[in-house]
Amino acid sequence: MPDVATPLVHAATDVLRANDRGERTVAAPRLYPHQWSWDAAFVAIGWGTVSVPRALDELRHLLRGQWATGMIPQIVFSAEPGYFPGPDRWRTQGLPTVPNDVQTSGICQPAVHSLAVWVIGEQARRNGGADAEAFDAFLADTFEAWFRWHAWLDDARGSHPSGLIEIHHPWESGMDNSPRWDAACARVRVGQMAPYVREDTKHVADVEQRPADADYDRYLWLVEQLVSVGYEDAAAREVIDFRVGDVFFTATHALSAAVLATMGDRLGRTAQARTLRGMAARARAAVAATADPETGHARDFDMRAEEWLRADTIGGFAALICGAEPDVYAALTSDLLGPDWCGHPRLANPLPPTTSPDSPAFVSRNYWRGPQWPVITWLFTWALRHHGHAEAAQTIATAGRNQLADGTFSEYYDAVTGAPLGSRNQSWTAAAALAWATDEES
Ligand code: 9WN
Repeated sequence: MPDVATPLVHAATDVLRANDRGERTVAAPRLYPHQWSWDAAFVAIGWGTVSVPRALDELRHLLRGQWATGMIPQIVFSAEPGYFPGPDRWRTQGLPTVPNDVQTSGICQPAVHSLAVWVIGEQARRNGGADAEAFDAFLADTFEAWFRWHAWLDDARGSHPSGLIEIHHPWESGMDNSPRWDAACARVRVGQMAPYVREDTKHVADVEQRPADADYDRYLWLVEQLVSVGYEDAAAREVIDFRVGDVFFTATHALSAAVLATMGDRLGRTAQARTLRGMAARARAAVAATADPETGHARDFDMRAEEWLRADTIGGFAALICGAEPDVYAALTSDLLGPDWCGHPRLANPLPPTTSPDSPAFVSRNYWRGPQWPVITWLFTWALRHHGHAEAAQTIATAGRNQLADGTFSEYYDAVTGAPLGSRNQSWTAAAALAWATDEES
């Protein structure tokens, strides 16, 4: 627990406690009643500041959903109703690679888990005693599982010559309706499928904050395509309409594989550590190679159309997550803090918007098309500090904490008005508040 338990820390802890279902935390109380993959990683970081054993339970629960391939699925379902698409739409049950006692979706999300293990490990080390012992036992038990996750990404999703990790669904990026995917989504040809009713739009004040119906048609159609090949990796690469090298995902894989390698060394798993460092180096090089010659910002690559995807989004700063050559890193940091991004005069808070306010695709209140997401802000502050840019990290973290002072712990915030949007009491937003309080101590 942070030494100075501020009202924000108390309130954030209350959010996690209210969303706690024992060994897992719902991503949000009504909108997302299950355990999401990358949410669980951030949420575990938040729990780690309150209780290291509880943080470790969160990750153990997520791993119950890990497939035999090594994939950690986007959703580990609970029995709670209210979310669409549920298990009956994903139809993963009974497949040979899927655990038979847990229901999961059939895609993945960004690989921030080993980063979470690292951050919780640092907290456990600071706490010492039983927490340090519990962490060491956890790492020894689960190292193999995290290793297999990265190995699967490297193998099943990292075979394209670009070296980028490929995704087969916008939900895999975690930034579902980002303008990053507009051109690739436009190429998805929606076919015949069973009708459906959205649940998400019933839980937000205004449907303009959520993806459009046309987006959902594509999302559901891509699920049909994956079902048609039984989620088999090689076949999926062939049939899927949406096959994109995701530079931000690649950066999270690089960062996580690198810190897992360090933990592997400490465990004496030197051969696996070496393999992980190789994966991290390949992924980092792939991210560097995407730099737009004009802006220096990272780009995604459409593997179907074989062309670069250009969109002015937060994805352009992917190299800040995984690291880059010092001059490149410094230039990107100054861009992020400068007048086109955090310092843009239209912004209510000097924080990274998910899409540039100068982009024609910018919508200040629509999901990943403009709003600021506290958890993404936190990730950038952690990475900036990790890569030696503590001052920039601090500047952004201070603004990030100010944004959360409204106490709603919203999923995202209108970039221009500063209004809270999406779900209230979102678990990973509370986790970001807790993580920031502890970052200042470490
Ligand atoms: C689909 C849970 C998840 C986040 C994603 C965010 C949103 C889901 C949805 O919520 O996506 O995965 O139904 O909209 O885009 O990043 O993990 O918080």
